[in-house]
Amino acid sequence: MHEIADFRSDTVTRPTPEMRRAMAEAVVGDDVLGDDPTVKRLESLVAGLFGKEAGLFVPSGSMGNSVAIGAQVKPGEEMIAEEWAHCVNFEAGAVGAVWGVVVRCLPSDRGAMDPAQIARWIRPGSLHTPRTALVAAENTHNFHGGAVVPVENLRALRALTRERGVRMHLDGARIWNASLASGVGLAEYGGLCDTMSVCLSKGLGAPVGSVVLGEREFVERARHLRKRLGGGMRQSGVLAAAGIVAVERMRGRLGEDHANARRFADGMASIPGLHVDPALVDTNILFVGTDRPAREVCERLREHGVLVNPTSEHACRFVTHHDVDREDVDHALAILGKIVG
Ligand code: TLP
Repeated sequence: MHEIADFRSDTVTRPTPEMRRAMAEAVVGDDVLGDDPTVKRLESLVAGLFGKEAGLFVPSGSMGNSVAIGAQVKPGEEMIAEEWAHCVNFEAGAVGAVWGVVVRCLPSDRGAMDPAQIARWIRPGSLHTPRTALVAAENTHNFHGGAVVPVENLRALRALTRERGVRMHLDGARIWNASLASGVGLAEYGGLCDTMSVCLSKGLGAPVGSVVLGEREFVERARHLRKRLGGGMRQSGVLAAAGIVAVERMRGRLGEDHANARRFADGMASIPGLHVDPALVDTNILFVGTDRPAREVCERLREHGVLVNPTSEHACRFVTHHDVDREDVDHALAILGKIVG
């Protein structure tokens, strides 16, 4: 158990001692000049895992999505995304503000968009209408409670986008969790999209960074846009070194986070005043309805060393990760039992 149990996000993890050692010992160079061997090693390691031609190390998941979108959609063209997609809702409006992209958001069944509905919205472009250039999916889907998007759905979207000549991007910030929970391999997910962005600093626990993946030519365009955004980094091998440890050593333990999230949900389901369906907890994220105002519940939890954020007036999000354990979950459940209802 930890003094402070921080369930606000899996982004809060601190680098492990092994990561810190790798960072201290990393061989580095100027990556903008193409000279950092550790960054190159990380990029080819991750590209290899997903069966992609090339990878690009970027400072954040937001920049990963941003350069991927910017590299595939021209100003005034359209992308189709799920209505709660992170890249549309939580990245400071970059798609519009930075790239001038028109966004069409469609509803989904826990992150799984309806291919027939998308098919109706894909437009070739005309005198009046924007051309649809990209469909963006997200797996796991953060704001649908870490839901794993069924692989059949991704296959259907892939077939549709191929047939209609539209590119497909996957925000795979938590694809590691999706793969572990579904048993679908990373390379299979990689084969179901043109481009993807995967995060090292969520469940895998690296301090910083994401990798954008796709064909070599796409990655070179993304590299140019990364520079445009000020994301060209110099001796970034110190960060990539932690990323390599994250990818090689931390994937296997994500099941603990999923088990802790499920334990949380099972415990909460028997606390009056809380609303959660344990059957809908696929991975490490759970949204919980509260009869009492969520802000109040979060404040009371904080007084007992449990950190959680409200996501609306009557809901909070709990996220499990490397730096919280089963005892933290049980402690939080005991406090919740006292303060709600
Ligand atoms: N998500 C963060 C917040 O921004 C909400 C979190 O705490 O979950 N894609 C997905 C699906 C994400 O959940 C996030 C981060 C990102 C992209 C962006 O990653 P960063 O924070 O590295 O820019």
